[in-house]
Order: sequence, then C-alpha cells, then structure tokens
Amino acid sequence: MQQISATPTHCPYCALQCGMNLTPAPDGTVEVTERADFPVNRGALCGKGRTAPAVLSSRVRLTSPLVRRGGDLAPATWDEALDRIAEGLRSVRDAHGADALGVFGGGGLTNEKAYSLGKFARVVLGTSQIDYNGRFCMSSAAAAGMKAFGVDRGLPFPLEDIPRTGCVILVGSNLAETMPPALRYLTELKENGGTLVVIDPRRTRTAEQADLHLMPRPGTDLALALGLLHLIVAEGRVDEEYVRERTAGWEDARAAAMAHWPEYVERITGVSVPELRETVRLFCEPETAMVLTARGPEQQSKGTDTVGAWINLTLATGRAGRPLSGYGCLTGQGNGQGGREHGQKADQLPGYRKLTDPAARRHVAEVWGVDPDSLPGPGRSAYELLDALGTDVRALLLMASNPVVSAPRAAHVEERIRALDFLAVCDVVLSETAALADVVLPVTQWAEETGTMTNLEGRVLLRRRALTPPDGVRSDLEVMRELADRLGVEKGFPTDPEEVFEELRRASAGGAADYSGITYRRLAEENGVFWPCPATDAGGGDGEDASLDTTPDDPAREGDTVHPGTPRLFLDRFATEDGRARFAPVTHRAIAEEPDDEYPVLLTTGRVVSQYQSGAQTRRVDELNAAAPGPFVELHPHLAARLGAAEGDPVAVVSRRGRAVAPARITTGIRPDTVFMPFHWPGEGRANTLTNPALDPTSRMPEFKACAVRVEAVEGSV
Ligand SMILES: Nc1nc2c(c(=O)[nH]1)N[C@H]1C(S)=C(S)[C@@H](COP(=O)(O)OP(=O)(O)OC[C@H]3O[C@@H](n4cnc5c(=O)[nH]c(N)nc54)[C@H](O)[C@@H]3O)O[C@H]1N2
Ligand SMILES: Nc1nc2c(c(=O)[nH]1)N[C@H]1C(S)=C(S)[C@@H](COP(=O)(O)OP(=O)(O)OC[C@H]3O[C@@H](n4cnc5c(=O)[nH]c(N)nc54)[C@H](O)[C@@H]3O)O[C@H]1N2
Ligand code: SF4
Ligand SMILES: [Mo]
Repeated sequence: MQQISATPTHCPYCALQCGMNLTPAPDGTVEVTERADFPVNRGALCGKGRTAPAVLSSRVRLTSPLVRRGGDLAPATWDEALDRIAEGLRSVRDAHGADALGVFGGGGLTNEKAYSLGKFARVVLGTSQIDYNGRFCMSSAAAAGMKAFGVDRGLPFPLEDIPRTGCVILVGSNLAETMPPALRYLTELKENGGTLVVIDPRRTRTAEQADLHLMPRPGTDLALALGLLHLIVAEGRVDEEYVRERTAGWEDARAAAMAHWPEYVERITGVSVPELRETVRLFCEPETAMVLTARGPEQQSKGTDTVGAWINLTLATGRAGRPLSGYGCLTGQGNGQGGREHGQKADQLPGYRKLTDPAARRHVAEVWGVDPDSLPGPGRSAYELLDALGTDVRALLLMASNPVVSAPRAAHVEERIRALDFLAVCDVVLSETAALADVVLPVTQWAEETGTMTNLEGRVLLRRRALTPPDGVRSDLEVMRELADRLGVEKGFPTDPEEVFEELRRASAGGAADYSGITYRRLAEENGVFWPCPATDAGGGDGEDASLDTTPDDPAREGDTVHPGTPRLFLDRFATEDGRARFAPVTHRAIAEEPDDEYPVLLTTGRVVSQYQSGAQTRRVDELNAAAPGPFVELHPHLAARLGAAEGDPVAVVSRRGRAVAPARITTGIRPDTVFMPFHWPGEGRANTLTNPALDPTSRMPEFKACAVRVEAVEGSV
C-alpha cells in the first residue's frame, strides 16, 4: 500500500541526517524532494542524499535470503536461512562456549536496532563478544570527551551556534566533502566576521575556505595542540578565573605543554612558529571560539590524547561550557551518536551505561527481565574482535558494516573472516563481506521502515517509513525476533520499532544518554529532541500514550513540566561528579610506524564527496560512480617526478601489510612527504590493504590516518 503524499524523513547516510521529503513516483519508486523546515540542512542535500532512492531498486539490492550450497550462495526461503543461522550459532556455542559467538554492528543502525542488537548478544547468545564499526569512527573523541566532560555527546551545542562564534579551529575535517550542506555554517561564520582555521595535511575543499590553513605532517596534531597551549600560557592568554572555578588538573597539563616549545613543535609538525602564533591570536582574541575535530586527529593510535590536548585549549582559554564556544566532535555515521549510546559497544549498556557498573547492570537487567549475573562482561574492541575470528571467535553475526573494505589491515581481516566456522550477514546489498557469508539476509532500508536516529548534535530524530518494502525482505528487528525464537528466547524482541523505543526509554532512564522523556509522538511534532531528556511526571513518564496514532492533544504536553531536551550542555556545570572539567595531562608521542629507508612516505586515508564509506551502497548508484569512478593516489609533483609518474599513471603503494595499485592524482595541495588514498573501494586499489591496525590504548581506535609506505611506479604501465 503506497502512501500518496510526501513523507518527511531523513537521509540514509551521514551524521548530519539531512531532512528530506520522499514523494511516491508513478512507477512505484520514490523521489527526493526538498524539506525546507528541517533546520540542520534547510532543504539542501548532497549528491549522495539526492540519489539515495537508487539503492531501493531491486536491480541492485538483495530481495531473497541466500544460503551457501556446494560453495555458492543460492536463494533460499526465510525459514531455511534463519534455521541455518540458528543451527550455525548453536553448534559453535555447544562446542566452544558462548564467547565463541561474535556480533558486529554498525553506526548506521537506528537506535532501536542498535539497542536490540546489544540485548540480543547478551541475552540470547550470552556472549561478551560484541562491538561495532563506530570503534573505527569517533571512539577517540568519545573517550576524550568522557574523560574531560563526564559525558560524550559529539557536539554539546547545535550547529546553528557555529556561525555566531568568533573563531573556529577545524581539525582534520573535510566537511565540504563529508557533510556538504554543513559548509553553510562556516560560510556564514565568515560572513559574520568570524575566522576559520583549518588543520589538514591536504588543501581540501574545506581548507580552501580557511583564513588560515595549517598543513601538519599526519599524526602530529597532539604536538601541534601542545605547542599552541604553550604559546597561550607564554602570551598570558589563560583564563585563570575560569580555570580555577570550572576545571581540575591544570597544573599537570600546563607543565606538559610547557615542555613543547614552539620551535620543537615546528620540527615535529612542519607548521611554522609564526603560523602557530597566528592561530593563537585568531583563537584567543574574540570573545567566543570553538575547536571542532573529525577523523584527522582522532583516527590515530594516540587519538584520545590528541583530542584531550585540543579540549585543553578550550579549557585553558575558558571556552568550554560557555555560550557559542567550546569543543565539539563532528561524528560521522547516520546514527554515529545514538549507535554509541545503547549497548552495541563492547563495554556498554543502554543509556551510555558501563557494563562493569553493578548499578547499571541491575537497572538494565530489570528492564530486560533477566538476572544481572547472567549479563556477560566487556568484550573485545572491533579490530581485536575481527583479529580473533577463526580462533577464539568461531561464528559471527554481522549487521550493517563491510569490514572487508573498511577495516584496517583488510587483507588479514578478510583472511580471518574466511577462517570462521560460520558467518551470517544482514545487509541490503551483497557487500564484499556478505559475499563471504554462509547465510545472507536481505533487510529493509531507511525509506521502508520507521526508527529513530541521533544526529551529530545529539538531536534524536524520527526517520519515517515512506514506502512498502519489496517482497522477500524483512527488517533487522524481525531477524532478531526470529533468531531469538529459534534460540529459545520467546519474549523481549518486539518487531515494532516504537515498542522497542518504549523499552529503550526505560533502559536509558537515569543514564547519561537519557531518552526517557522522548516519545515518537514528540518526534513527529518537533524537529528532533536533544538528549538528555529525562521523563517528568507530566511528560512521557510511563509511555502509555506515546503512540503516533493517538490524538494530538496529548495531556503530557500541557503545562510546562515536559522536559524540553538539552540543546546546549555544560553551561552551568560539566557532567563530572564535582561539575568540573578535567584537563588531560598529555605529551606528544610518535605515530606507531614512522617512515624509514624502506618505507619513506606517509600514507593517510579518507573520503571523497561522491562515495560513502565502504561504497557498498554508493558504488551501486550510476550518478555517483560517474563522479567518483575509482580509487586514486593523491601525491605531490615532487614525489611524482621522483617516480616518473604522470597524472593518471598507475602507481603502487606498499606497506608492511600489503600492496595497492591505483592511478596517480598529482596535486600541490598535499605535503610532499605524504600520499592520500580514499578507502571506498575493494580489490587492487583497496586503501585498507595498507593501513596499520595499531590501536589507541584507551579508545582502541586503529591508526587509519598515518602509516609508513613506499610508492613505486608500476612496470609496463601505460
Ligand atoms: N562523502 C562522504 N561523506 C561522509 C562519509 C563518506 O564516506 N563519504 N562518511 C561519514 C563518516 S562515517 C565520517 S566518520 C565522516 C568523516 O568526515 P571527515 O573527518 O571530514 O573525513 P576524512 O576524509 O576521513 O578525514 C578528514 C580529513 O582529515 C585529513 N587528515 C588526514 N590525516 C590527518 C592528520 O594526521 N591530521 C589532521 N589534522 N588531518 C588529517 C584528511 O586529509 C581529510 O581531509 O564523514 C561522513 N560523511
Ligand atoms: N582507511 C580508512 N578506513 C576507514 C576509515 C578511514 O577514514 N580510513 N574510516 C572508518 C570509519 S569512520 C567508518 S564509520 C567505517 C565505516 O565502514 P563500514 O562499517 O564498512 O561502513 P558502510 O560502508 O557504511 O557499511 C554499512 C553496511 O551496512 C549496510 N546497511 C545499511 N543500512 C543497513 C541497515 O539498516 N541494516 C543492515 N543490516 N545493513 C545496513 C550497507 O549496505 C553496508 O554494506 O570505515 C572505517 N574505515
Ligand atoms: S550531507 Fe549527509 S545526510 Fe546530508 S544529504 Fe549528504 S549524505 Fe545525506
Ligand atoms: Mo565514521
């Protein structure tokens, strides 16, 4: 049954979660139309969002379960496929114990799915071995934010505050390509007289907008931030009163920074002392200022310390927790924020609770109707889990990730996946990882199902169903329901997303990420609600009238006792026990793999505007492939000349982990000691064949942004 009018909903891809309307077309497909009332993007969309319906087409998606028979994947009925998965998981558990079962989730899953997946792992499978691709994304910023502020919400203020601040230092974000409609916030900042400093080893489309662009050597952002703090102290720009009243740990952080002389920092980073001084001037002179980080400084084996050092700058200058100021992380995946709050992370329970906290275990166990002692402890982080496949972990259920393309040291990860006794994948397309599975389940997509997403601002949104899914597909929630049934758990896995959300509200109540005052009804009426949003007596405390179908004059909305949500955090106090923010006492250290004679060049990796992540979805869209047809190696003319490579010639990039080949793209917009590859493609040009899985000790984030390589001309190339 097709709906006839436009349905207001949100894009399937990145953390901006742009609003869009979906309008049915006569041929049964849907058309994307402008939804100007949603404040984040005000109708603007990037090419990926605009073309997203192409992936709904049965030409490119899966519409039947697949089961491996005699070496090949062949269509099967849902019953056969689900039985095979239940049998595969049960036999591994019987032979090797529950911790031999692994679960791998994704930051693209709705809150309802991520919540259910964490519950499924712990209650149905009884395994501790669950983690997700968000570990590869913003985990370092999350860890640093947690340490400094006592809570991790990517942006503690809405995007609309950005144009009204005095200066933005944007560290390792290429948002002109990764969140194009958000570029507007930076343009408006400049129109309002604010300044923009961009820190990126490449002159990206974003860096082109900057008043000042610093091009540090990859992996040296920690030294850079320490050098800036040194200058802030030396120039007497510390906000002493703020430091005294709102922070703790300044003396140690100050001492650490004072050991990082500007000249020393210049030698490490390649950023000159005058540039450092100019950055400090631009940041300190205006009344208000912000530091925003993204994957550049975060995807490092010292990402947590690095973000800590950038937060230190906002504390020393009295910016954090003040209006139009502070630190924020630009989270990446569609539900990168919500997906890290409700329990698909190895050490976590819903509401951003810790799995090791006895009170948290009791609370969640009660909501789940299980014995707290039955909940397993923390498991391995994403890369460690993938590395243990085929040895300690023998069967894997994977939902919403494509690690064969996106994991570090991907050839090794692919080999570990092949060594599994049993692999089941739920996906909308036959991804490179799904192609290795024993069973593939085809699931419904964004436009075909309702659910909530939490965008990079901490704004909880309702993504609405706009059309009927094709025959043959089922939702991830239905998959979990069916598998739970087959594994002997008959209750607790509803397939109606609103019912799941009602349970999530209760599970999150009282936690850091408290959603208990948010209802589907509210989300349908408001342009999202920012967490924390605790239930009040009047507002959604019991959730009994939360249905979208009930009358609009909700008694819970009358009066003034409904919690309005929290767009801005920390204005009165930080979320630590004593209300003070914590400085990070950090010192610089080298990347895990410094260049040497054999591997003299640095490789860094990232994204292009027209492909998304592992490309599983966007490589199936003709228009996007025409714009970004394949991998490339971006390199400086000096390096190209040494190789004798011309524009478009295939070049080989070799690291200790493997070799990749892709056409050269020659540009003066990159440091001569560095090459860049986007990671969206499998096969010969797969960037992750090369990357180093050295992990940050706290966040367990791999070092995607810096490893040692050599670059070679390819013999016999045209
Ligand atoms: N088009 C597109 N948009 C996306 C995505 C996508 O795949 N494609 N993915 C989404 C997701 S999940 C994420 S996480 C975000 C990521 O969004 P971004 O963080 O903006 O993306 P990246 O390209 O990974 O990295 C940003 C920049 O970091 C720079 N960089 C590399 N090494 C360093 C370093 O050592 N220090 C510094 N300071 N900078 C460095 C790179 O040159 C690059 O320009 O994008 C989201 N949006
Ligand atoms: N070298 C290098 N590698 C990187 C990075 C980098 O900067 N450099 N960035 C890292 C980052 S930040 C990230 S976020 C990861 C992302 O890398 P991946 O985890 O591989 O992300 P996607 O390609 O988005 O994979 C999502 C998969 O889930 C499917 N899918 C989409 N929606 C649903 C759904 O609702 N249910 C189910 N079951 N499936 C769904 C899609 O079709 C796709 O196959 O890559 C990381 N890898
Ligand atoms: S910026 Fe992100 S959310 Fe917006 S249309 Fe593009 S991919 Fe979708
Ligand atoms: Mo990400």
